[in-house]
Amino acid sequence: MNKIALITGATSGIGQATALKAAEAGFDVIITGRRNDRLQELAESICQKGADVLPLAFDIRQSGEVETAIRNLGGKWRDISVLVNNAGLAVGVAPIQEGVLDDWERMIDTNVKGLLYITRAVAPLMIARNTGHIVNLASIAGKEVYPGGNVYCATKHAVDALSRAMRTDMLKHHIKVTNIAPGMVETEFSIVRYKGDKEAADKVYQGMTPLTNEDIAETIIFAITRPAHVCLNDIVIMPTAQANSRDVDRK
Ligand code: NDP
Ligand code: 8X3
Repeated sequence: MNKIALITGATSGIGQATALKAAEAGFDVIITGRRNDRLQELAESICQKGADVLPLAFDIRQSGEVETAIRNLGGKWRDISVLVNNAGLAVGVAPIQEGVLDDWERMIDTNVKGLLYITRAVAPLMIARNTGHIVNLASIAGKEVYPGGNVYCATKHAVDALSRAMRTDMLKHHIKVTNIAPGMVETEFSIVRYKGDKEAADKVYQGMTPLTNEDIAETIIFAITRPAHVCLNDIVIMPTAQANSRDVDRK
């Protein structure tokens, strides 16, 4: 029987590519996100690859919606082997003294609280089977800070800390925890950060070659297909043209 991977934020970018590559790698997949039309489209593509797929539309910031979605899983779908905590976003680049409270709340509620809600709901299913793998999408923003990054960086530092905390809590249950910290990946990320301003979003990647969603998806698939005794704890993955959050080689 195929293993099951649950991927949050599968309607776009890294999550979408990970869902497709997981299906190619022999997983059946639960795909989640708020945009149901995109989930249905992706489900069709996954079916065409011969994998079973379960689309679940919910807002990860709503603890009740998250709990209900996981509680209502039936049959084999409860046997989740891999949870990819990918849903997340940056909103705005204002300095703290000019910060927009709604932007802060969206980032904290999604990147930290949402990740916690779904992990709290799924981890007991893994613990009951004494096996599992949690992959958390942190960021280079979880290792460093940069101008305009403030609250986004704080949320990703929190994810980095939670990866280490989960590894401790899950140790005796044989559940692996992998923290993934990418640099610049061209997805809808910057369009969301700049609130739909495509020109500002494009500028982020001007004159350099960023990572693609597929680069990160391949890394995740590599991590989740290691032998049972091997856990990749922490992976920092950058474009060759990016040394750290501030140093980018642009032509
Ligand atoms: P995208 O904007 O392309 O995808 C983000 C995904 O998160 C979407 O599927 C979106 O689905 C989902 N999401 C956002 N808010 C919610 C919510 N409230 N409830 C449910 N799902 C939600 O960005 P990326 O693919 O680039 O980002 C994926 C992860 O990778 C994020 O955690 C991001 O911080 C991290 N990351 C990204 C980097 C980059 O440069 N792109 C670098 C390092 C880390 P929907 O809108 O349908 O709900
Ligand atoms: C996204 C990468 O450098 O914009 O996490 O923070 S960065």
